[in-house]
Parts: sequence; structure tokens; C-alpha cells
Amino acid sequence: MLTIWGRTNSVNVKKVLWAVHELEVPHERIDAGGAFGLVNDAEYRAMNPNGLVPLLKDGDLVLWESNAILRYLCAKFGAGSLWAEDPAERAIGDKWMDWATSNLAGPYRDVFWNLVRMTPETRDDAAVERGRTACSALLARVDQALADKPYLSGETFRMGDIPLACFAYGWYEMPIERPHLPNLDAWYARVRERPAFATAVAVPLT
Ligand SMILES: N[C@@H](CCC(=O)N[C@@H](CS)C(=O)NCC(=O)O)C(=O)O
Repeated sequence: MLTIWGRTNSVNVKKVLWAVHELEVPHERIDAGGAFGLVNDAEYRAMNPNGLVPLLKDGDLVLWESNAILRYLCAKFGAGSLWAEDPAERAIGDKWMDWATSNLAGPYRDVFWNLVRMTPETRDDAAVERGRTACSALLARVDQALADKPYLSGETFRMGDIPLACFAYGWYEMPIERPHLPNLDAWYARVRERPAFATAVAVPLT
């Protein structure tokens, strides 16, 4: 059976949990990171020298980096569903996974960390506004990409939609001003209908 280490309130852990629930892959999950600690123990560091979550173990394979884990799970268990067999079709959604990590994650974290994890006394309001402005501009690109297709992966919901939808949950849940992005709104309404979204992603922001 697969083992996944990671606290359920982590956006990166949510990507992996969504995939295993969507694909109905038997797994056990061990709380780690944040208040649960464990990530600095020598045994954990031997598996993930970064001391971060998520972490996956499947037999002899030990894997970290949420997008790499997501690709692995979808390739192994999701052929024809989350994993498009055709490389060109798969690439359409795949690029959004790394785009989300390298572009959106930083400014999203500024908003999320300050609004959700800080107290009003320790909150950096300027960072919230900087992050919100940057996220708004980035999400406008996603809105544009969704103008001619229902999903970031194309005509069908696939792996490439998962990471952005995990960030979108926080974006729509936080008490912030959001720009009018109708294609993004419609896509989010579609993805949040999925039962695995309710199980793995829609947990209170903490
Ligand atoms: N690029 C990594 C980032 C992983 C990451 O930053 N994880 C955060 C949680 S979202 C973490 O482990 N923080 C420390 C902790 O939870 O103790 C990935 O996508 O897996």
C-alpha cells in the first residue's frame, strides 16, 4: 500500500490526496509537517532531505515534490482518465502544474500566510495586497486560457487541473477582493463538483 506523509491543510499535500481519492488508490496517510513535526527527524530527512511535505513511498520508490508525485500517481493509476495517453494532449494541462508552482505559489503564499496564519497584529497588510494584485494578474492568464475549453487539460478534467484547483480553493475562500474572471469562476464551479475535491481539498483553511 502507498504511504503519504503530509498534513491535510497543505496545498501541496492536497494535490496528492486529490489524486489518490479521484483514482481510488488504497493508501495510508501519516500526519507530518507544521504542528505535527516529524519532517526534521533523521529518518524523515533520509527520505526527503528538504524536510517538506508531501512525501510518497510506494514499494522501493520514495518520492518528493508534489507535482512529481502527482505525475507518478496519474501515470501509474490514471491511464486514460487523469493521465492523457497522448503526450501532446497531456502536455496541454501538464504545463499548468509547473506554472502554478513557479508563478502563482509565491504571491499566493504572501496572501494566504498573512491572512490565515498570522494574527492581525503580526499581519503584513502590504504583502497581502502585493500578493493579491500579483495573483489577480496571473489568474487573468488562466481565465484567458479557459476561454475556449472547459478544463486546463482540454475537454476533460485531468491531472493538469489539480494543482491550480488546489490554489483556487484558497483564493476563493479567503476574504479578499477578486477580479471578475468568468471563465475561471466557471471552471472552479466545475472542478469543485468532484467528490474527491470535497474530500481532499475543501477542508477549512488553517
Ligand atoms: N515544491 C514543493 C514544496 C513543498 C512545500 O513547501 N511544502 C510545505 C507545505 S505546503 C511544507 O512542507 N512546509 C513545512 C511544513 O509543513 O512543516 C512541493 O511541491 O512538494
